[in-house]
Amino acid sequence: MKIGIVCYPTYGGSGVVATELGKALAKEGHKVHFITYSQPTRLDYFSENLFYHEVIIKEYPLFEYPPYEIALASRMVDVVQHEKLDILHVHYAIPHASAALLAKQILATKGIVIPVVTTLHGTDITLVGKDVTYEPVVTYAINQSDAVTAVSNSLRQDTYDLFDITKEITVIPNFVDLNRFKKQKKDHFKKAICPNGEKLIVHTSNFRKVKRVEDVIKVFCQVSKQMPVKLFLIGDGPERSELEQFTRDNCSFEDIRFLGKMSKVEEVLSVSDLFIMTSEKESFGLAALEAMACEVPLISTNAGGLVELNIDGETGYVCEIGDIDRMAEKAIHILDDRNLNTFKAAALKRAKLFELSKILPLYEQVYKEVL
Ligand code: GMT
Repeated sequence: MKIGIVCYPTYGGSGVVATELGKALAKEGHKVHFITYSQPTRLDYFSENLFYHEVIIKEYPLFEYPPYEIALASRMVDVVQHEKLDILHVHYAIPHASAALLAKQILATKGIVIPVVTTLHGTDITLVGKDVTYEPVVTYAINQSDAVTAVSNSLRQDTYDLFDITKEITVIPNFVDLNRFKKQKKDHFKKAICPNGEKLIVHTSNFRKVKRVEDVIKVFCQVSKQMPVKLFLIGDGPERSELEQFTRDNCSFEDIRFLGKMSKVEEVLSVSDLFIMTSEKESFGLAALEAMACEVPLISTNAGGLVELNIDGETGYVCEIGDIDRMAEKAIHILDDRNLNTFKAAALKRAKLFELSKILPLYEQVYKEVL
């Protein structure tokens, strides 16, 4: 098949899923054309089956807000027509789904039929999408797509609850490539970071308010009073500088490191003992799945789809949003040497259920159905 993939090319989870899916489809022999405003972060090697088409946004004095959606739709028309695509798969409803439908209508006037598959990822539904500013267009775009997928049962249900949806939504969970995300031997690295045998706690995110990263630091502060630990915060985003200040004011700064964006996050995950995800909304929690694949147990909230990933008492613990005391208590329990290896093994076992090779055919099946 010739598949066009539209996504955000940045570090967000939806862009990661879209890019990894495209790369996997290309390995299966499909021709995959990415249509985005810059090179997707994880599209970092050459393959004869992978193509990248940039969406050019022209500035004009009249435009206070350049019309990105129109530029994107025009580029989709161009690529579908000239590369003879069979299908358009758009990730994150806003504005990708409505732009794809506009492209589909334009192409229909030229006698070209192009099915549109929309994958809902999370905040396009639970935060941004439901706002009155976008809701009517999101509802229309979901209902008019040829197929719609959501990354968890929770997100599927949220979509039905928050919008007037007439379309069937298929759940296809996030996936992990276990060839890349696996525990690597990095003992020297662990010794350098934790010279006195400290346990390493890690969090990765895009540091938005919805992630409640401050809670991660609060949990860490409590745990550090009971046992020797270090905290690595990976990623970047709008809350980062405030969080650094919060850390200086409230905790021992030398035990916490902000590492920024990392391309080889699996190397740090390989030496980590616990991942903490404190989000108030989280449709799936891809970063947590990647950690689990590297044998890292999870303390998470019960937001969204996290309960579909983290099995309470087995792969880690699930806590109420903002319940710092329980998170700290459970973190200490997991990090106890008598328990840690059992939790690590369970985390890996669970991650294996979301292995790329199990999830890829589900997307291919959706493509076959709409075609
Ligand atoms: O929250 C992020 O990290 C970014 C966001 C996105 O759309 O780029 O992620 C969402 O999609 C991921 C991939 O499907 C999910 O694993 C995340 O749980 C989801 N984030 C939220 O729902 C907050």
